[in-house]
This record gives sequence, C-alpha cells and structure tokens, in this order.
Amino acid sequence: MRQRDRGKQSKEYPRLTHPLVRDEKGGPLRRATWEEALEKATEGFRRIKAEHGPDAFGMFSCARATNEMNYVAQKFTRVIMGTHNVDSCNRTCHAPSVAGLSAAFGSGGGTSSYEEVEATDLIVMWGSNARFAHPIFFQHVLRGIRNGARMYAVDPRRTSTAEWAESWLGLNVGTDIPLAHAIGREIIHAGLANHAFIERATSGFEDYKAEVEPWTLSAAEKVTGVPAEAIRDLAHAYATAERAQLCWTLGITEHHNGTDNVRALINLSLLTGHVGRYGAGLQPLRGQNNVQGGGDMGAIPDRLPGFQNVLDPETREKFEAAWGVTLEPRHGRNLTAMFEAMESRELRTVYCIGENPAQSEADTGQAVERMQMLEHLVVQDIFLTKTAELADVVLPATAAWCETDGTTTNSERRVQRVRKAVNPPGEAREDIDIICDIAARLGHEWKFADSEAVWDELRSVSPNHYGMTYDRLTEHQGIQWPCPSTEKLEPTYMHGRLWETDPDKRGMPAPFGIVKHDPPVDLTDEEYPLRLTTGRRLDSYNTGVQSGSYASPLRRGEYVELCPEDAELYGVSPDEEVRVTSRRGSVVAPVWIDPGLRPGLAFMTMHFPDEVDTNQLTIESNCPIAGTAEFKASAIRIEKLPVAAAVRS
Ligand SMILES: Nc1nc2c(c(=O)[nH]1)N[C@H]1C(S)=C(S)[C@@H](COP(=O)(O)OP(=O)(O)OC[C@H]3O[C@@H](n4cnc5c(=O)[nH]c(N)nc54)[C@H](O)[C@@H]3O)O[C@H]1N2
Ligand SMILES: Nc1nc2c(c(=O)[nH]1)N[C@H]1C(S)=C(S)[C@@H](COP(=O)(O)OP(=O)(O)OC[C@H]3O[C@@H](n4cnc5c(=O)[nH]c(N)nc54)[C@H](O)[C@@H]3O)O[C@H]1N2
Ligand SMILES: [Mo]
Repeated sequence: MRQRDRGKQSKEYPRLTHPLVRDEKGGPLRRATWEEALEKATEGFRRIKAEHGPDAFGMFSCARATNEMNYVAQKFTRVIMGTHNVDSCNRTCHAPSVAGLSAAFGSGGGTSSYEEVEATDLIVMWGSNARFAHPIFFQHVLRGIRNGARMYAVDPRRTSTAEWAESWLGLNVGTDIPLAHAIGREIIHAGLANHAFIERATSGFEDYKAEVEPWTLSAAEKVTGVPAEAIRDLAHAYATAERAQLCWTLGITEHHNGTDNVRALINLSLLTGHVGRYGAGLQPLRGQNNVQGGGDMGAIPDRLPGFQNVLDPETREKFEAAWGVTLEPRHGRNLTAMFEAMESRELRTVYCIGENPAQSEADTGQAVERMQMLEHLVVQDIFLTKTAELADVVLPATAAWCETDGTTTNSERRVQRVRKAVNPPGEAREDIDIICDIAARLGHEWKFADSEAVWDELRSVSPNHYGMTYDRLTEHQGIQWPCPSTEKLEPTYMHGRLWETDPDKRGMPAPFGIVKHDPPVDLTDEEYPLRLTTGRRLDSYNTGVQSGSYASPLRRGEYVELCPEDAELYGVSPDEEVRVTSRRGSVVAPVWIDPGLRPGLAFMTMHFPDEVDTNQLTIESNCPIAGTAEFKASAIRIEKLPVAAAVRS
C-alpha cells in the first residue's frame, strides 16, 4: 500500500513590510504610514480604557520574541493599561506543567538540565514526541541511550520517539492518571518506594497511598489498554533506577484535567526520590522557543517578572516602587478567560503580538466569532496571518530570532543571547520599539537605549535573574536560572534542598497531588465513534505561518491518519478524501494509513489550517486550574464523500 508522497509547499504567507489599517468594520485593510497606524492603535486603547476601564484591555504576548520584548509587553499592560490581562501561547500548551510544578515545589520550571539525560539511567518520554518536536533535546536523549540509559515511551501512538524506546506503552487517550497511579501502587506494593525521602521531603503520602490503592495492574490494564506486565515493568524500572528523568509534554497537558495529569507524574518522582539530584528530575519540554522566558518575564496574568506572585503584598510593593504605579492585588484573565470575556463584552480590545489564535485556539469557529466581537484589535506580527486579517491595525515587526538583539530562555531555564544578524524587510520595526511608541503616545516615555537596558531593569526586580549580566551570558554561553549572584553559578538542577537533613535548609515539603481519573469530556459514541488526537510533525511548525512558505521534501500536507483496521472498517483507502466531523465542525481531508495507530484512534496535525482547519473539530473544554484546552481528545466520525464531490476535489 504505497502512498503518494508530497514534497509540499503549503500556503505562503506574505511577510509584512508596512503597516495596515481598516477604516471601518467590514471594510478592507489598506496600507498606512507608521504615524497613522500607531495613532489609530493608540486611540483605540485610550478610548476603550476611558469608557470601559482597564480590564477591557488584553495583551497576547509573543513566545517567539525575546525576554526583553515580553518584559516590555507585560509592563505596558500593567503600568499603562492598568490590568494584569496578559498571557501567551503558554496557556494552550504548558500552563498545567507550570501550575503542577508550582503546587509541588513552589516553582514552575523544569527541574533538570538537558545534559542530565546523558548522565541518567532511565528516560521516560511521557506524552512527548521529542524526536519530532524537540529534536535538539532528543540528541541528548540519544546520547543518554548510547551511554547506557534505558528509555520508555508512553503515547497512544507508536511515534518516531517510541521507535527508539525499549518499551512503548500505548495507552488510551486520556488515561494517564490510571497508568501513573498503577505504577505508583506497584512501586509501593513491591516495597520499592523511597520511604526515607518520602518522610523527609514530602507530605500527604498516606492519602496518596489510599488514592492509588484501587489501581491494581489489572484495573489499570482495563482502562488504559496497556498490558499489566508492561505497567509493572515500567514501575520496577523507574523505582530501581539510580537516576531517572521523567519528561512530558502535551500528551499530558492538553487535557481538561492537564494539571491533575502533571501532578500524577510528579507523584512518581516524590515516591522514588527522582528529583533534586543530578541526573534525576522532571522535564516538561516547553513549546515555543521562548515560552519559558515569556512566563518568567511576567507575561502571564498571575505572576510579575521573575515568576513573583501578584498576590504577595511585598512583591507588589517592590514593583510599585520600581514602576511608580499601584498594582491591583488580583490575577488578570488568562488567554482562555480573555476569549470568554470577548463574548460577554467585558474585554473589548486586544493587542496581539506574535500569536495566531484564529487558527491555533481549540474550536476556531467560536474563537474567530469572539474576536470579531472586539471593538479594536491590533495585531503585530511578521506575517499577514488569519488573525491579522481580522485586525483594525496591523503592525509589521522584526523577527526576534534573527532581526533583533536580546535573550530567550529554553526548557532547561537557560537564558541565552540572540543577536541581530540581518536587517528587517521594508518598514518593519522592532517589537519593543513599536510598544514603546504606543506607550509614549499614552504619556509614558520609556527610555530604553537598547535591549540590555531592558534586561538590566528586569534584573533589578528579579532575584532569579539578577546575576545574569549580558557579559556573563556571553561568557558562559547561557546561564540557567535561578542565578541570584553575579559571582557564582547555581547547580544545573533544582530542589536539591529536598535532600538536606537540616529541616531549616530543606524548607517546605513537596505535597503529593491527590488526583482522580477523569476521562475526556468529548465522549465517543455511536455517532462519533473515533477518538481524534492532534499534534505535530517534524517538518512543520504550529499553524504553518512560519514553515509553510518553503517546500520541504518531507512535508505531505494534512491527512486524517487511521490504522489499517479502521481504514478497512470504514472502507476508505490511502489518499481518499473523507469528511471528518466532530460535535463542533466538519472538514475534508485525505486519508493516511499509519500502522502506529491503534483501532479507534485517529490523528491530525494543526500545521495546515488553510487547507484543513483541524481546530474546527477540537473542543474548548479547559483545565479549570490552568485554562488549557483538551486539544488531545475529540470525538469524530469519518464519512466517505459522495462520488461527485470526490471527483471534483
Ligand atoms: N517540528 C515541530 N516542533 C515543534 C512544534 C511544531 O509545531 N513542529 N511546536 C512546538 C510547540 S509550541 C510545542 S508545545 C511542542 C509540543 O511537543 P509535543 O508535545 O511532543 O508534540 P505533540 O505532537 O503535540 O504531542 C505529543 C504527543 O502526545 C501524544 N498524546 C496524545 N494524547 C495523549 C494522551 O492522552 N496521553 C499521552 N500520554 N500522550 C498523548 C500524541 O500522540 C503525541 O505524540 O513542540 C514544539 N516543537
Ligand atoms: N489542534 C491543536 N491545536 C493546537 C495545539 C495542538 O497540539 N493541537 N497546540 C497548541 C500550542 S502548544 C501552541 S503553542 C499554539 C501555537 O499557537 P500560535 O502561537 O498562535 O501559533 P504560531 O503558528 O506559532 O504563531 C506564531 C505567530 O508569531 C509570529 N512571530 C514569530 N516571530 C515573531 C516575532 O519576533 N515578533 C512578532 N511580533 N511575531 C512573531 C508568527 O509570524 C506567527 O504568526 O497552538 C495550539 N493549538
Ligand atoms: Mo506550544
């Protein structure tokens, strides 16, 4: 069964080279001068704040741009617009990891460094296709395997990552908690729990033990579909490894109970002491190049720069003194809540910098309708995206990765310098300069001579970053936070305190998370019998805006992927176009046969929304703690197209 390979160039987005404005709602975008566009952008923000108050404004900040730009974007939101309504794509992705790690350890960052997977004994890739989505990190994984580490993969699909694993646990979508609980129970019953660590460094073990008790290997096998023996094997391998790295990504977080999923995995590290030591830790591999940094800079609604809590009075006082303003003692709206507030008209204007929610949100039909309800939408991007097409003002920015100076922070909390290598096209300007121009029009003259001046302001308010001068970042080729001292560096891993024998040095114990299995919201039934999960391929990036314009020999465009048994069941063949329908929408896509899928499971990407808008199908059911949508579990049906339609396409 040979399928057509398409070295495919999908939609090519024009690079934005000059500002655009729309004179009236429903009218076309037209070319404008910078003066005209900035004035129009500013006027909308000013008017809506005056008429509807600070919380009618929302900022979507860019996780591909620099730390410095994210610092300035959140400062604009808090100081000038007077609200904490600032967020980014972290909400669609790893917000549950940040929430779960913060609840357990008081800090939302991954606990280890990349090099530690080379020095570990066991690597568990849980809901993570790092071979495709984190290829640089995966090089370290491969070195770890070469150095003797064993690797396990936990994923409903036998992915390219799973091909490298000693064992693949192919679980049913949304059954990670039963699997983790069964592993925990087996570790306890086999006498492999690290009781010395549990007593010294954790709390809530007895409640955890009671919670996992019903999850025998056979009970878990029934719910997860993973053979009991494979679960037992992973439990013993994890508990008996000298050092183990538990890595996870969106297979864990993009669920309506993403934070609970994360807690269930963290529990396993607390049970075994696989945290706080070199080579033993927890790694949520973050998504976009600077999504870690964006959050660290305060471009999230509950944290000020340096991941400092908005609700803490002393922290607020420090920032009030530094910025000369009063800060509201409450959280702002996250991205999800901002979309809801568009519908209730509480949110009336958005400044969207480097995000494409018209194609990346779950249930895009609803998301676009909500954005159309905004009175004033300003989009600042490098390409004319679907979201930009909805805007009243479009501002052309420079690409952070090669046209600006600054820093970014990766998943191992390493802050690294980026440098301007090429000039931007046309009239495109740096993100920070554009924000500062609007700030000036709103009465705030911010004098940042360069990106280093922004960074130094951030360092002065963030103890975690204080020791990282630009010179030191260059000298060390990047430094991991926390870095409170300009003299020395901290260990590459976090939470070593948990191993201290002196209780004063040990600090707060890490609590076990008492969480329960809660299956996906979008249930499969007779009408929608297939479970659809969505994700990524190696050759394309997110909504395709940045990767669509070059033809990759690997790229084959969008397909609905099915296992051979399901293709036979539905009588469809490779490349045949079929209708894919969920409770929210319907798209047409060709069929791809993937023997790595299991019966009842279909897979699509999010990379080609201009051809097949996968997010018309996905469900906007959100994790109540983190606000992340259940992109990983929708219910669908597929239908053959009527003959005439099939011939036409
Ligand atoms: N090439 C490429 N790299 C990228 C990106 C890209 O678009 N293209 N995007 C970047 C971004 S923003 C992010 S956030 C990361 C994402 O990186 P990943 O999270 O690794 O990518 P995904 O393919 O979305 O999802 C990972 C896996 O979750 C599995 N999964 C689905 N449902 C479940 C479940 O219920 N349980 C478990 N255990 N697993 C499940 C899927 O089968 C999939 O293999 O990648 C980043 N890197
Ligand atoms: N079905 C499904 N949907 C998903 C997911 C999934 O797994 N399945 N994953 C979700 C996840 S994890 C994520 S992160 C989101 C991604 O969602 P988005 O962040 O909305 O999508 P991107 O395609 O990455 O859009 C990034 C935008 O930033 C612009 N940009 C790049 N660099 C710069 C810069 O320096 N300055 C400015 N101003 N703009 C810049 C690009 O041109 C592009 O328009 O999608 C989510 N949606
Ligand atoms: Mo992401």
